Amino acid sequence: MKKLIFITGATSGIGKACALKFAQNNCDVIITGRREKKLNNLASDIKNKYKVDVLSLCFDVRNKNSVKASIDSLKGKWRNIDVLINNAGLALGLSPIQEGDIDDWETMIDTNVKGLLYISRNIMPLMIKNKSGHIINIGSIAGKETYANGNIYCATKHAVNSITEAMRIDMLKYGVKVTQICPGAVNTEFSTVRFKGDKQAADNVYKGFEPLKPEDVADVIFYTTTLPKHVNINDLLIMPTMQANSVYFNKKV
Ligand code: NDP
Ligand code: 8X3
Repeated sequence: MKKLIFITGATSGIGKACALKFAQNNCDVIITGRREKKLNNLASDIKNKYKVDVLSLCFDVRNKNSVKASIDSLKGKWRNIDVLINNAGLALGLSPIQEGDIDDWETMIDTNVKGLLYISRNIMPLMIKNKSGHIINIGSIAGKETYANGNIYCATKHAVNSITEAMRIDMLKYGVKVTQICPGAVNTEFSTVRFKGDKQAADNVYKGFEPLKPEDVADVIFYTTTLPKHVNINDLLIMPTMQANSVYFNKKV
């Protein structure tokens, strides 16, 4: 049977790579994000290349009413979601707490923590009804360690770590798998967003070493969904070979 994958943050980076990877492997996909044009372009690309069914839902994960309305709007086969990839997220700024921007903190908490919860709250009952499903939360090395000036972003990813553990307990009796994928540095729009369009600051993050590509992370996510019913990857940390942890890099510059 063809699987159906629901992906948040599919307009860019890891989410987009996941949409392409799963579609390439004959899965139907529901792609979501705020940038409608990017969603539409991706939907056409996928349909043309892979001949699978694609549904685009344009909404902001921070808006609990839009999240509910979008998921409630799913009809028929689109409600049988096999895999939810909770990927939408962002970092904003890099400064000590005493100099931090409170609006940035709120955006990160609202997106990375509350947004993930709004999505999950609406999709988990569909999986429970089917007594099957797989929730994949995109955490981070920042959810395992706290690095200088990463404070609130790290806190949101630590929250994802904890929420993932809680979901695994809640879903245990329904046979729904819950996996956390925690990447190190991946070259996406992530740093451009963090540094608010400062391309040079963003490029510097990935200078002197080979970061992960979004496709590397998508390959690993896909792998976790191919295991037998009785096998689950609870938690997986994926790093560039040239990165040991959130601080130590083998940079050649
Ligand atoms: P990108 O910036 O390339 O992609 C982020 C995606 O999230 C976009 O599709 C964006 O879509 C979506 N998004 C952001 N805010 C919202 C919102 N309010 N509502 C709906 N969608 C939203 O970054 P990545 O691909 O790198 O990030 C994906 C995930 O991976 C994030 O959770 C990030 O924290 C995590 N991660 C990233 C790492 C990295 O080094 N890049 C490492 C570890 C984890 P749109 O703007 O269209 O809404
Ligand atoms: C993204 C990786 O190290 O920039 O979660 O926080 S890091």
